[in-house]
Formats: sequence, C-alpha cells, structure tokens
Amino acid sequence: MSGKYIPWAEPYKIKVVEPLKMTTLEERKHAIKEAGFNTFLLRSEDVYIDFLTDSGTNAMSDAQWAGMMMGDEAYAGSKNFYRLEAAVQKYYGYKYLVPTHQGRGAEHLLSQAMIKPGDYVPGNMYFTTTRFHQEKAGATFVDVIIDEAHDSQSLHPFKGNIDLQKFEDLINRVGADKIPYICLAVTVNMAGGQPVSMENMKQVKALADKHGIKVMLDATRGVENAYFIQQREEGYANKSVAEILLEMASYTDGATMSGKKDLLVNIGGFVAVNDWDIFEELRNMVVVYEGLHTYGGLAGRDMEAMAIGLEESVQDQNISSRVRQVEYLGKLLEKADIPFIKPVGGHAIFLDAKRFYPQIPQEEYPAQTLAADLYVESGVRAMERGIVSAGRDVKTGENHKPKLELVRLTIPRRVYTQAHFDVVAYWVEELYHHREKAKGLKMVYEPKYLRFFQARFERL
Ligand code: PLI
Repeated sequence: MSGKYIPWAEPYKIKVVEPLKMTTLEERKHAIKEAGFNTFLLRSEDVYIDFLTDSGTNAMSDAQWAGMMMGDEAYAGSKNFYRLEAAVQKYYGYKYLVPTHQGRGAEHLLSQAMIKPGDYVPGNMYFTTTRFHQEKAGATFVDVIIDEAHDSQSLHPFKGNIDLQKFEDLINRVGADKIPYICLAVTVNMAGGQPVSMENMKQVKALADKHGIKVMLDATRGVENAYFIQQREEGYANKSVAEILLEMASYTDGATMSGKKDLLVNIGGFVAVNDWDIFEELRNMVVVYEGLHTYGGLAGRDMEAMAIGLEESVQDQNISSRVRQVEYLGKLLEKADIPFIKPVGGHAIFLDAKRFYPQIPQEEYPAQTLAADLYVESGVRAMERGIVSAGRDVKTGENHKPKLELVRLTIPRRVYTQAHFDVVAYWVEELYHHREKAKGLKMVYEPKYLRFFQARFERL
C-alpha cells in the first residue's frame, strides 16, 4: 500500500435534471418571515439547495422508473407485493411483511399491536414519530443509549450503541412483562446518524431473549449502519454490506421501515416480523388504517420501485458513495473549523448549534435560529434537531431539554454533486464568520403534536 489517495466518484451518471432556482437576499428574508422562521414552512421553490431531509428526496434509477411501468394495480394480490415480500425476505430475513404508506404508518401499526397502556419501551435515543406512536399507545419511552451519544464531541465509533446496564436497570425496575420490545434504531438519526455495532446488537438480543422481550429494529437506515460495521468493526472488512445487513436483522424479531431513506424511493414503508401472532394483528389492523394487506396504502408501482430500490441499496458501491458524499462535506467543514458532530454520520452533517451560537440560550432556540439564518444567508435549507424537535414530556407538559442542539444538513441520495457540497460549505463558513451577530427566536405558535413541523417563531 502506497497510502496514495485514490479518487472516487458516484457510481452513476445524470440522465434527467431538475433546474434549481436562485433567490435574492431580500426574497429569502421575506420568505423566512412568511414561514415563521421554520424551514418546514418554506415553499420548496424558494429553496436553492435542499438539505432539509433525506426522506423521500431520493433520485430513482432508470431501472426503478422502468419498474413503475410494471405496476400491477390490482386491489388484491398485486404481483409487486410478492416481489417486495421476496426482496425483504432475502435481504432482511423476516418471514412476514405488511406494506405501509411510509415509516410512521408502520410505527403506528407495530405500537398498537404490541404495546399496552402502562408499558415501557426502551430505545437508543428517541425519534420523533417513533416515540409519538409508542406514547400514543400508552407506553413510556426510556432512552437507553450510551452516554457518549449525548456528547457532541465524543469520537466513539458506535455512538448508537445500547447501554446494556441501562436496559437491565429498566428491566429490574419495571419488570420484563411491562416491556413488550426494545426499539433498536440503526443508525441513530437524532444522535447524528450514528451506528450500532454488531457486537452490541448480539448482546442486546441475548439480554432481551433472557427476559422474553422482543427486539424490534428501526431499519430505516440499516444499510448505512451495515456499511459502518464493514468499515469499523473487527471481522467485517471482507463481508459484503448485504451479508452484514442480514446478520444485523438476525438479532431482531422484526422491523419497521421507512423506505423513503435507504430504499431509494419517494414514498413507501413496511413492518416485517417473524412471529405469526404479531403478524396476524398487524394484518388485521393494516386494513383499517392503511389499505389491504397486499398494498398497505401504496400503489403497485410504488412497491415495485421499492423492491428494486432495496436491491440497489445493498450494493456496496451504492452505499459507499452515499456515505462518502456525507464525509466529503464533513471534510470541508472540518477544514473551516465549523463545530459539528463527529464522527460524521451516515445521512447528514449535524452542526452543533450550542457551539456555533454560544450566545443564544436553549430557550431561545439556537438550532432553529441557525437553520433560519443559513437559509437567509444562502438559500440552503436545513432542519432543526434540538429543543423544538424534542417536544414536551407527555405527563408533565415540560419541555424536553436535549443535550444536543443540532442543525441537520441532510444529504438526499443520488441527487447532488460535489460542487453543491462546496457551495454549502462556503455558506456555512460565511455564516460562521459573523456568528456573533445572531439573535434567538421566540415561539409564537405551538402545535399539539410533533410541533417542529408547523411551529412558528419571531425574531427576538
Ligand atoms: O418519515 P416516515 O414516516 O417515512 O418515517 C419515520 C421515521 C422513522 N424512523 C427514523 C429513524 C426516521 O428517520 C424516520 C423519518 N425521518 C425523517 C422524516 C427525517 O427527516 O429524518
């Protein structure tokens, strides 16, 4: 090995383009005010580079578009369902599949099927919609992620890991019969897209099995997690991402999936399990809330695109270029000394708003402010992942106060080129240069559920 840098490039070329619109500073100042300083409320046509989310923003391949023409739009028994079912069985290994319109549809069904009021659901950090559905079904969510995950400067290679002691303490405190399952997210979105090690998954499964507790995977970004295991965990360097993914799933009893991420589609999801009784309950409920059990709120063509996307997603060169794009942006920001979460995660760069805007207290929404300011500065849209996203404790009504106050620059899959990342890094750096001028926000409208989507703010 000479140690010489070998350049890499995306394993695809561009066939269709969508023009981007540039706006003026004045137009953006007006747009963000109209949007109540919430980037979710901007019109997408007022956005230049859209790093709001990697959810449903994927560019599909020519094979997926061709697959859309193969949609079997039968109400019952569509052939695309059977194709998707076979792909899930092959790559994730679960026996039974229920399609849903997206991830939260799957979370809704699983929570209703498995949780009784008064139960507890441990998880490796919360995700907004996941915790919402667990709480709506009557459970108390308990964070059992390792402490390093809450530390923006810890360089732990598997910051998504479950703290087995915290999990065991919960079992001892409330009793295993009050814990229907542990929710294991791979990667952990709110921690910065951080992975879970295979070793940790094995140990979680062993502890859960000992107490008769199921392990339910949030497989939304599991392919990204498998890639990190291949890159970082001893014994996996020579295994394919597909092999690693299958092993990961083998330590779980089922999964919810938002196909809008890893699976390279714009809509779709599923819940898959190995246990017939749970499947039966899910299949009973899907017809009430989503659609028949062979389409779950999707068109046949959507299931076909998801089945093809699933196969593309596990190709090593797909996932390696995906994560390397994120790393590329990370390197540019690192050179400029911008504070962000390290190690770089699988789907996004998370700016550390507490260190970016140390003068703004958490009650004045530093991350919300930073996301709004970045838009005004550059037309780049990002997302708050801090106190606004964390919401309120359902019992006390108090604000959750997360240690992490972050702005997520989320990279859609197969959509942007390195030149776009250069532009984004340039503008983040510009903003950082005059960071001391920033002033916080006050919330003037707070929706009842998942407030970050629609809350409105005014400048202090
Ligand atoms: O947006 P859905 O309903 O398809 O999926 C919900 C969901 C579940 N789990 C995880 C880890 C997610 O990241 C997730 C959705 N994430 C969004 C929308 C995001 O912007 O990160």
